[in-house]
Amino acid sequence: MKVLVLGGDGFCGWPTSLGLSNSGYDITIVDNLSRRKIDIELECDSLTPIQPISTRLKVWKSVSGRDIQFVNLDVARQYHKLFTLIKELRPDAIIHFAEQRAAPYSMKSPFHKRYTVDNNINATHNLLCAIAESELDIHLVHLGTMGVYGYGTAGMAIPEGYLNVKVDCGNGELKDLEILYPANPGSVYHLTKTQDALMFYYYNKNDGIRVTDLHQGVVWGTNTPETMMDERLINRFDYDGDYGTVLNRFLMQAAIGHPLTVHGTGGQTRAFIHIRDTVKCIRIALENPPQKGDKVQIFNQTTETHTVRNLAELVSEISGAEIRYYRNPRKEATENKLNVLNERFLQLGLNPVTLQEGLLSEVMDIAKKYEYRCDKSKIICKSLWTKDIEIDAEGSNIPINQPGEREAP
Ligand code: NAD
Ligand code: USQ
Repeated sequence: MKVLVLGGDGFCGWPTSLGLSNSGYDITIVDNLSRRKIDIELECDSLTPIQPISTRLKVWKSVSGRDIQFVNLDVARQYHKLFTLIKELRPDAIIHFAEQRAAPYSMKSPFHKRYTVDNNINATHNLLCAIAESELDIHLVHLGTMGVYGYGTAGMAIPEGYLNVKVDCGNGELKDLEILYPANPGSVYHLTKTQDALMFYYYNKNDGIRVTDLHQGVVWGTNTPETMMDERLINRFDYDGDYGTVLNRFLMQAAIGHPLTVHGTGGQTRAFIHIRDTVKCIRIALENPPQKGDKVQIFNQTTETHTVRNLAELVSEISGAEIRYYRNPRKEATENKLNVLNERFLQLGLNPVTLQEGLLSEVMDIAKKYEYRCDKSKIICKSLWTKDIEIDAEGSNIPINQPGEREAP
């Protein structure tokens, strides 16, 4: 199967490209390397020493014997280059990872909010428009987020994309409707993903494009069997306050002796998935496309839920790390319950990787190995959701009116 991987140089896209290539898929990566440029802007690098894309591809060829093609293209801006590539390559499927994916980065300033909206919404729309214009029957697999749902419900488990409701028609009659689960974004980044969902809905209805939208939880871990085949294939490891995700950050903080940075009470419950399962899920999605005429297929791509506090306690137990509670730089519920359905992947054969001590230690070992590359001044989250929270000179998040105070657990 011929697959175009948009955003294939990134944290999820690179191991997915290698995993699929190793299984015999014919892979072409498209990436404008914007994530590497954001590293330069933030003056912070992946903890692991990622190689230039040309080195990555050369090494992959030498260890696997397989070619991966690369095209440097901005999906959000270079519409005709994208269209021509699709028309000439005639891929069976396109995997769309090519968006600005960090919630804190998207909230840093008006510039960052506007960049995230411009980039993500134009990228998704250009892609849909190009597939429609090409008149090719291409299966589009998009990486969405659990954050489109918000993180709470009326009490039931979050369904996979659609909600069955009864609507009062005004004359006492109740009508059954299936609707997209109501969007409830918690950041400008998450907002763009809720807009993506509407674009998929429209292009599926109007142009018959076959779409699978994968609402993924927070990804943790770094390596997959393929990225471990040579050190130069290593995946990126974001640890900074903008791009680092919570469990990888805690594991890295424990490894280098930094207190674990819990926001607020740590009562926020989130859904999680290991990077190896990300790769497996995407392969399952490719192998189980919707049929022509089917509505957008939505899977919850997540394997377990935990509170941030529980994760900190788990990491502290295995490492002895101190847990520290910071005023939350985000505007989010301090405590929430989260129950998520993920039956579709389980039915299709996913055997999930869960939070085993071995895998947690593997991430800590990587962090210890590359500790010398860590800039500790980048660890604390400094991107604030609203203007009424400030950060002190040590980088702790404190409210303007109560300097020095830390929120108790
Ligand atoms: P990443 O930033 O590491 O990778 C994204 C890649 O896309 C980068 O290589 C970047 O250069 C590229 N890109 C961005 N805009 C582009 C454009 N306009 N044209 C071409 N290339 C572009 O992010 P990731 O962690 O690999 O996430 C990939 C996708 O998965 C995102 O859409 C994200 O929303 C989703 N996701 C990620 C996580 C997570 O925890 N990492 C969780 C849920 C969903
Ligand atoms: N958090 C801490 N301490 C930290 C960092 C984060 O307590 O040091 C908390 C945050 O306040 C938040 C939770 O941990 O409550 C998760 O934060 P995160 O940065 O790990 O994840 P998030 O911002 O939600 O974004 C990540 C990915 C994004 C993806 C999303 C899936 O960057 O691309 O869409 O996870 S989900 O969370 O399910 O929406």
